[in-house]
Amino acid sequence: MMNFNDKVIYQIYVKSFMDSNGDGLGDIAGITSRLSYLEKLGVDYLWLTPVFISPMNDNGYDVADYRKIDPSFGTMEDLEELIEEAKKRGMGIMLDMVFNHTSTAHEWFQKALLGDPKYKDYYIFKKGADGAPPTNWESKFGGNAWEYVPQFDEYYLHLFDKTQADLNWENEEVRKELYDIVNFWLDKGVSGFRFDVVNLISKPETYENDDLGDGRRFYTDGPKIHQYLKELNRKSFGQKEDSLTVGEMSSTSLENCVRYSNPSEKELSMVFNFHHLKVDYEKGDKWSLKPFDFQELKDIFDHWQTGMQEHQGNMALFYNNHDQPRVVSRFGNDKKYHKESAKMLATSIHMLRGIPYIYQGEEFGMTNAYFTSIHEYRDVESTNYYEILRKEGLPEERILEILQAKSRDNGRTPVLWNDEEGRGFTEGTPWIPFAKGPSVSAEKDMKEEDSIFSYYQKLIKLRKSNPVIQEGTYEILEKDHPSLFCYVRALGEKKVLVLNNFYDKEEEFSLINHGFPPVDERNVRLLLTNYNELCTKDEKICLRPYESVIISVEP
Ligand code: TEU
Repeated sequence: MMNFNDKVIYQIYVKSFMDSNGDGLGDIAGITSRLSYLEKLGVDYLWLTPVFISPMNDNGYDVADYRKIDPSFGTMEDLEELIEEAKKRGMGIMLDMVFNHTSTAHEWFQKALLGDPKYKDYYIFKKGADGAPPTNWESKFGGNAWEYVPQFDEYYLHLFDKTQADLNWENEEVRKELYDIVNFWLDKGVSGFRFDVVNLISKPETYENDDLGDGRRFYTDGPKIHQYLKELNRKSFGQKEDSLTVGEMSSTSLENCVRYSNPSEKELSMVFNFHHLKVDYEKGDKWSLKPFDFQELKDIFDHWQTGMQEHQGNMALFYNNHDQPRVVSRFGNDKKYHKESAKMLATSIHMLRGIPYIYQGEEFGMTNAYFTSIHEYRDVESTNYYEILRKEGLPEERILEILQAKSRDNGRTPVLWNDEEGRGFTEGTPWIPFAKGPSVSAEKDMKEEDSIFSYYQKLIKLRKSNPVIQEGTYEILEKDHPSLFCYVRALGEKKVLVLNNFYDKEEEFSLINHGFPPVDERNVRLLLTNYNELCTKDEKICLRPYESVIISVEP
């Protein structure tokens, strides 16, 4: 398998990226129209969230036909043109494969509902227990994970929405269907794949109640998961040396992620995990409010960086995606230090060991949505939890405050290309309101000399030109410092020192105390900072509010 350490990936949430036909929905032709912008940024791959036929109950993560493009996103010709045009600019297209479940509108499920035994066995149907669902497992979107089907007096499993029925991977025919789908897209010239919640596909042999939790311990990183991924690899993308794959791993473990991503295991190129994005959950509960725990964030990064390094696993590096609030509003300061904190947060992950992902709009500092009414939200998870929290008796005001911080729609508002009426996104009415936060736009940002966009360009160039950042070892410094996240990457005698101040109070970092020569020596070079110039005091580097400093030390 190839190594992708010099690559940077850009995620496109298609519905909100660029609308080419004025219907208020982003589409594939819209992406093609923005390719020169992406080329300018310098990214290598574009990961598109699902563009397949779907009833859109979960914005395309409920697939009804894996081989056809949903008309709201365009046509097969549009996708072929995108693949072609991206290729001309040196970029590959990655598709999002949702193989844990299909939409209940999928032909397979429809046939299952008619009682066809072949297709019933494509899904997980079980008898209830004493008039109740087969187990007490909870759906990730709230409520029980089983839906009753009267004509069978049985329930089917749905770990997500009730219109997303879990597939039965135990069934060899199901697996074969899915591998064929991957091969279909490979033949179209697709360069890689993201596999949605792929560590949930292997279910346990027996289905039992979970007295300790919501059931996830029974099906997460399940019994046959490695066997299935090896088979998927062997029978599809593994036959193409240069295809890039990333698995979305929900509530996973380091040990499993090493196996998923170590090249010798022949499973996937890299993995996403989410532990670092739960540091603002109160006791693991997403629907709570808590300032993020900086020490915990660092401890998690450190645990995964050292563990994956030790066992040659490969990490996807990211803070933002279409399921997460915007990081500049979450761990940064999107008002007083908007630019500084956007750049610092980018630095903090782009210099780590792994493969960085940029989520649309992040490269010019898009913020949370700041919606003030439930009517502005579109996401099924948000609207479900709004009802659940209301039933629990939480006051409306409090619920809206929680949604403002936690809703997935924070990451799903349309890209703010410019300051005109449709924000350069649409000539119609956008399917979801624009973000109401601080006024930012790609055009406005790019006009400024110290733009966030140009800083991302520099981070990308740095990774591409510097083998220490691609291949070097990682080690944390000042592990328990209350505001600094500092680490050193090393390759042979060459070192890259990365210093990040996560708060608005000035801090100092002593080079000598950490065995580095002072900055005035010839072999110590500033690679990048998000301030105008380096600030030093004797041999110390001062780190102003949200400052990042990247220094190279050569023998
Ligand atoms: O996400 C999986 C997932 O675990 C999150 O949606 C998670 O449940 C949520 O953030 C918890 O608050 C993937 C996709 O990225 C997501 O958009 C889909 O909704 C989901 O799978 C189902 O396909």
